[in-house]
Amino acid sequence: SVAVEDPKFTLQEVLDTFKSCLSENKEVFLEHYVAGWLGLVRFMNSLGSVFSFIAKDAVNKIQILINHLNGENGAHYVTVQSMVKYELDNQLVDLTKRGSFPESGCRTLLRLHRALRWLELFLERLRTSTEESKTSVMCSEAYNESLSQHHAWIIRKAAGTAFWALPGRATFFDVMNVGTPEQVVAMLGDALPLISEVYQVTEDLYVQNNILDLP
Ligand code: 1PX
Repeated sequence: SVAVEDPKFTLQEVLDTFKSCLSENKEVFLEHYVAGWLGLVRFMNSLGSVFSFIAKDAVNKIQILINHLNGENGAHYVTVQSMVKYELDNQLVDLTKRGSFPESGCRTLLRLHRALRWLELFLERLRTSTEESKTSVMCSEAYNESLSQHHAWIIRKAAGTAFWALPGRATFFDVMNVGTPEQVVAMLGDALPLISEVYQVTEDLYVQNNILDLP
């Protein structure tokens, strides 16, 4: 299973992982996508145990994708593009209601993809925040604008409660381990366009294949 502890962590490395996600012809390498998420989960774990129910679900999903990658059909899972084509061509995806394929790569990645939009919105708020800004407010605004629309009431409630446990902006920036607040802001400015691009490429692929609502 997946290791999520790493003492010498810097958020820079994690966000750099997303840089390596895109191939020259804009395909998304699943291995790097998954590695990026593992780094994010590691970061979240360093914020405290309130977030462990979120981390647990994320790790579950990451593990499902790793299992596909390491499985006998792993060659079809090298990029998100090849995964979507392989699973759709071979009817390995539940399209309208949950059934035989609760662990399809397509539906599993879609959950992380939606969470990536939350990340994009949250990081953009952090980047443009001031010393007085509250991380809990930035986080819940980003959540309400994105991921929450896909969550049941009970999950929204639990997520909302967890957000109040987020450390303040100064501590949050420290935990990132990137440097001064100015350096954090600069790092976020560099990283965000790459995360946005990975998000958009995946979004376009899911739109083209009409698989944005997989159960
Ligand atoms: C500098 C900022 C870095 C912060 C990194 C934080 C990484 C956050 C990772 C969150 C990954 C969440 C994946 C959620 C996937 C999901 O939507 N799953 C739900 C649906 O799954 P199903 O299989 O049933 O269709 C599932 O129900 C989710 C349960 C867990 C609750 C999810 C709440 C998500 C809140 C996201 C915000 C995280 C805030 C962390 C603050 C740092």
